[in-house]
Formats: sequence, structure tokens, C-alpha cells
Amino acid sequence: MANMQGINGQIAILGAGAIGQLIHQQLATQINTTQAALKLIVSHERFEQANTNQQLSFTSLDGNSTNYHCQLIDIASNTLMQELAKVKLVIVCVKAYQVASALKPLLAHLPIDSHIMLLHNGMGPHLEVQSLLNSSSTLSANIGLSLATTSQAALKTNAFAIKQTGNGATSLGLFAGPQMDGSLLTLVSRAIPNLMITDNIVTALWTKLTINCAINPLTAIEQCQNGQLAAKQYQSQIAAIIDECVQVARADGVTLDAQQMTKNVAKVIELTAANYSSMHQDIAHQRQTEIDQINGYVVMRARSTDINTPVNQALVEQIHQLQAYYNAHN
Ligand code: KPL
Repeated sequence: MANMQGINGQIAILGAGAIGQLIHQQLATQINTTQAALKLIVSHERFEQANTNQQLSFTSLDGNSTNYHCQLIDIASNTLMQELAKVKLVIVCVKAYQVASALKPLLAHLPIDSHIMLLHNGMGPHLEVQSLLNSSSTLSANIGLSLATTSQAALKTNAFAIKQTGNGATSLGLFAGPQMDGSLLTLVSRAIPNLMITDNIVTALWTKLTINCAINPLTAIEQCQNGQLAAKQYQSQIAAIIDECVQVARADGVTLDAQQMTKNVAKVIELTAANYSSMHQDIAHQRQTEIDQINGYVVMRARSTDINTPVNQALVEQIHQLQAYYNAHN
């Protein structure tokens, strides 16, 4: 258990989705919770569903379930500002399209020596948050920004219960501003299994983005598990998606090897064969997807270059059409 005397401040996780709850559980096992150092900031609707003494339920990969206490904070509560004044690290685990709007109202209340860590699928919100930090006030400009990407996976079985479904690696690195406090970084490294600290987090994000570009929209459109993409019929489309990603990444200053990326995508398809991708699940449940922060990010970054991205563009359009269809029928 980490020595909380050495940790000057508190950790707040923003977002109680599957990954938010997973990271909460992993940190909770490292922190002496009687010192109330770990909080979970949730939407007002989610808070209303909770008890004053809410328990979270966690089922591990080997099927063992545990319940543990969690201190919830309502994002719309009057006490939020006082709570934020004590926070030294905010781990943002909301959907990619919610990151900037969820963080914006919190920024002015965070201490100047605090740190933000983004952990979500896709890319783009890091640029929005960086510009929010630079434009909001001189104080916010001192807040450090780290980015993380994870191959861990979890499924929400109800509002306050998750089941872990995958235990891959997580990469974490500083993107802008001062580095995270050393004791917090040690705690996060101990809590999250297979965590790699990298000084090139943007390359790690582009690598994961390319994997998501190849797998997520195709599984959503074909309504299939990840494993079905191993079939021969998808290989030329997957190769074309990867090729466009590699070209745009290069224009962004990131070198990815197309052959290696093809192997990585095939490996993830194999390792997660029985899983339904997050975009498949979003489409199946008629929710907003992260398409604009996945293939849409590649298309957007290509616009200022002479690189064409017709394959990623077509996937963005197909997913937009599916979303528009159910939005119009709900
Ligand atoms: O990250 C994923 C997702 O579903 O969003 C992959 C790697 C495709 C695993 O399902």
C-alpha cells in the first residue's frame, strides 16, 4: 500500500465508465481509502442513482468479485469547487467526445500544481485540452498534461459494477507542462498493471489509433466480433486503412512502420477475437461513437497536407449514417 503521507493531495477520476471504474479499483487497492484520497466524479444523473455509501463491484479476469467503498462526487454539486481545490491529479476517463466539455468547467478550480491525465480511445481531445489550459488563465497554464492509452478492457455490468475482460499494457507520458508529482507517478505506476512510462506518448497514441481505425468501424458496420476481421475478405481494406494512418502520422512527425502495424492489428484481432469493439457496442446500443476522434482524426489531420484518406473518410461517413439513422428514429 502506498504511503499517503508522501502524496500531497488527492486523486479524482472523472467518469465512471468501465475504464474509469477499472482505474478506480486499481488505485483503490494501492491507497488507504480511510484517508479519502481517491474520488470518482460522476454526472448528476449517475450520482442520483447512487447511495450515500456507494459500493463498486469489481469482477477480475479469473471471475473473483469484490465490493469496495467509493467516494462519489456529483459534477453538478455546490461542493465540487472545494473538492477540486484539494485535487492533485485528475484522471479523465470519459468518452473522447466528452473530454473538453467535461474538463472545461473544472479547470479554474484546480490547484496550479495539479496534473491532468487523459485516458480514452482516439486522439484530438489532447489538443483541445492543451489550448484550454493555455487560454483559460496563467494559473491553468501551469497545470501539467499527461496522456495515456490502454489495452486493458472492462465491461460495465451495471451502473456501479464492472467485469475486467482484458489485461493489456498501458502507456503513459507527459504531453505538455510540468511533469506529474513523483509520488503520484509512483502510485499510478504501481496501481496500473503493465504500465510503461514513455517520453514519446504521441507515437504510442498513433499506434493505438491505427489499431482502432482498422478494427472499430469495420466491426460496427459488419456487426461482428473483432475475430471475424481475420477473414481474407477484410485484408485489403485493413491494409488501406493502415497505409493512410501511417502517411498522416508521418506528416504529424510520427514514424510508424506499415508492416509492423499490420502485424500489430492482426495480433490485436487474434487476442481480442471474442470481444465486441467499443464502437460495435456503441452502435449496437444506439449511442454516440468515437468515430470523429478515431478515423475522423486521421481525416482531419490529413486536411492540412496533400495526403488523401478516402478509405478512412468512407468509414467515417458510414458510421455517421448509422448514427443519423438511429438518432432520427429515437
Ligand atoms: O480498443 C479497442 C476497442 O474496442 O475500442 C480494441 C483494441 C479494438 C479492442 O476491442
